[in-house]
Amino acid sequence: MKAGIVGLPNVGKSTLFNCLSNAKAQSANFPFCTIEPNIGVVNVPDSRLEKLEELVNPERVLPATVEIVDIAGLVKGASKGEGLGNQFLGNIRETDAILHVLRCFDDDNIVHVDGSIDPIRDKETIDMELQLKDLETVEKKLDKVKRAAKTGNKEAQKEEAVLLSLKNGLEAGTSVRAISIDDDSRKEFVKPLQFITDKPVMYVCNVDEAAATSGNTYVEQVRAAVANENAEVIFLAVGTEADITELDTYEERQMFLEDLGLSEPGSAVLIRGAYKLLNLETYFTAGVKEVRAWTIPIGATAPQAAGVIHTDFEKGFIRAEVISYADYIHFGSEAKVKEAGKMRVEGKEYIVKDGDVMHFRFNV
Ligand SMILES: Nc1nc2c(ncn2[C@@H]2O[C@H](COP(=O)(O)OP(=O)(O)OP(=O)(O)O)[C@@H](O)[C@H]2O)c(=O)[nH]1
Ligand SMILES: [Mg+2]
Repeated sequence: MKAGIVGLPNVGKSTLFNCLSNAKAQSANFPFCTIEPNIGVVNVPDSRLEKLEELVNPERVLPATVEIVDIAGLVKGASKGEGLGNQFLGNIRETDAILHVLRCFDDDNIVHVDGSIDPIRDKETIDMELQLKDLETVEKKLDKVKRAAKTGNKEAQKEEAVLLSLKNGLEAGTSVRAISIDDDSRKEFVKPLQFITDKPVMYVCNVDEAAATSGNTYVEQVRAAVANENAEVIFLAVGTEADITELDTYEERQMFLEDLGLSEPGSAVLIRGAYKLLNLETYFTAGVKEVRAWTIPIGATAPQAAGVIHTDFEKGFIRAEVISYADYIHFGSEAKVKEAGKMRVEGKEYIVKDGDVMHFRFNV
């Protein structure tokens, strides 16, 4: 699963990428610093892993990860090839969720491509480019479907109607995710087209250091502007957090964070938010060799969860032995959980719950 970072040029996208990932992207004070996309794998911070580590004392601990893609800045006309153009929109289409970075800090030394600080205007600029790109997709598809619809093909007529409502919505400046279409049609006709504005979005307000703990009026404006979008809004002092990332030791970084009034980096909050946005959750395996977080889509069954470890586990699935995270912590070890009769044996239909500690029985 991937999340893509979008925004105007020079708003701090690559700086954010650098806070999140160990892969280093070039960031500099000029628009279009990024040309080729930067891709990084990011650990998902999870305090439950630390608790399990204390109890189990394993040789190693492996957290869950998500992939983050940092692309070039978009400008007005990007959908028509303006700026660095269409190729970047292709990179976004391949992602599963969008982190939309909005500049919410004043600093005369950092160039703003549109000359002033106005996150709402910036958001609309980006939204419009993404919507225009999706409109292109709709129109192409509509051309094909129209012909089939004319011949009386019922399915094509249904699809044509859906495409027309997408077209009308997009032309009126509505993102695909907000256009009202029934669930079945969405699944059948909308999902396969991978619309950029259909992906879940989180707005990331890049604030200055003074606003690191409580935000600022720009953030409030953003919140108000997207109130009916059912989207997450978070704020983060991206530049400051990038400086903290540069510090050598954990202690130094903690001290810096405490000075700012933060108990953990905003980037940790952001990654957990992105994980949720991607509709993902975590189950654990806990043994002396390793304690590990595994990523599954919310609603996955036990065999599907087993398949994340190995396809053989899914094919040959017999049963799962499951301990809820709360029971594991309460009783303190697998043996004690068993003694207390709190270990469950679950079959193929079991829907895995976030935090379950699992063993799989299978044969191949
Ligand atoms: N004052 C301040 N400067 C920042 C902040 N975040 C980023 N910058 C600076 O803004 C400039 C642009 O940052 P980048 O991360 O390269 O911006 P970008 O969005 O990736 O830009 P493009 O790749 O050109 O689209 C750099 O000089 C950063 O150091 C911030 O929170 N505060
Ligand atoms: Mg960049």
